[in-house]
Amino acid sequence: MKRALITGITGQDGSYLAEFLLEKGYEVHGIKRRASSFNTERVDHIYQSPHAGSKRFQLHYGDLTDTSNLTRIIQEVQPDEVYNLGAQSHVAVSFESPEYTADVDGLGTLRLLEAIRFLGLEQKTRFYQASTSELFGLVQEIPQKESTPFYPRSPYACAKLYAYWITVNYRESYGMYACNGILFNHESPRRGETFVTRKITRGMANIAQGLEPCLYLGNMDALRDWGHAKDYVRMQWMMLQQETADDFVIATGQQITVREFVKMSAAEAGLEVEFSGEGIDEIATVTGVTDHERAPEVSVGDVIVRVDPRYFRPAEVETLLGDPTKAKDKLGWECEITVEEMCAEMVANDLEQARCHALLKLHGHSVSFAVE
Ligand code: NDP
Ligand code: GDR
Repeated sequence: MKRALITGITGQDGSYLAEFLLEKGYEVHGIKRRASSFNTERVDHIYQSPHAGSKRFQLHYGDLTDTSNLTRIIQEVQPDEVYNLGAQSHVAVSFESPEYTADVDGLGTLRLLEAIRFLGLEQKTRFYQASTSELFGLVQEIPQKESTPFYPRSPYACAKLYAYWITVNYRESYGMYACNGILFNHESPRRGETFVTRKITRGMANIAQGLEPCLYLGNMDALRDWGHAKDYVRMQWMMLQQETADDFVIATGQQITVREFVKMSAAEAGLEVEFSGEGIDEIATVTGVTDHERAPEVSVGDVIVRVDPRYFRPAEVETLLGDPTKAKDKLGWECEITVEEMCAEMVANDLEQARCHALLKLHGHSVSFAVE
């Protein structure tokens, strides 16, 4: 039985990857952070109680800033594969906490690689690094592929640039099987609520159910190449099954704006919207309610999206579009889920939650939820 260790197992990708590897027959170990309340919601459905005697899924307390902790876990687990998905992964937050982001996302990667080497596991343990399309930042070429020059535009991207190169360096210096997946944005119903797609699908669902009047967004012109996390974690595993380690761009090859994603999500929530105004005065107004069951609380003429400059970034990545040809040709990877299908799944999931909240409210319970 192969043994995998996943950092960031409590995150979006970590949870899908854990499911995927368990289905493949792996023993899966994950690193979770200590928090003041439970933070394992995304993996609770696959958690197996140690009292039941199963060891196929195990969580260890740890942190990417803690060298001795990482070294001990790797020594105990003796993994065949390490997937480094843990990160302070929010680009906007990285401008607020640049040093912490560099420590976790940059040095955290070095700590793992060095622990593998220090423990003499460099010929046994294969290493996957969660690299990112944010490396391309101020794009030098459209679409972006493996040979496109990097130009990071945030503390997050700068930290990930270090992580990218230290992964390449350990491969070249010590013959380690270490790869970078340069993944473009990927989303799902498990996406964190403050990333723009989930913020939009959740916002549309809450508005449709009368829980929130309006959604506030930043740059709606931003163009992204959005895929589904399930397709992307399959590729993370595929990258570690090759004869030689290599780096791959993973993307759909299609891009849309944030504004188009709003329209798509609104339609899934039973609403037609029209955008008007420019810059910080841009708004989206409801022009039709196509599904009164989904959107019982919305009327034509309601303004449901406005711009809040708080969400603008000090330096923005305006456009990202990936070319996944190498992954298709060398690994036979194909993206199976379209952005429309993904959006429909996300809105359906968020509508379900919004309906529960609306029902509680209807019966006199106070309902509160975080919005950022
Ligand atoms: P998430 O933000 O959903 O998950 C991040 C994970 O990292 C969480 O489990 C989080 O723990 C954990 N983490 C954060 N800080 C630390 C730390 N100091 N020590 C240990 N673990 C920590 O990210 P995604 O699942 O979306 O992304 C996975 C990886 O892929 C990240 O590295 C991200 O930067 C990268 N990436 C993501 C893309 C995307 O579009 N989703 C695209 C390209 C790259 P907790 O749950 O406790 O917060
Ligand atoms: P990104 O994702 O920065 O691409 O990083 P995010 O969803 O945060 O932003 C995408 C684009 O939408 C614009 N935007 C907003 N973003 C947020 N979060 N909130 C808003 O209200 C809002 N309004 C407009 C942003 O300015 C941006 O242009 C994600 C993360 O998962 C990274 O970890 C990963 O490396 C990259 O994708 C690829």
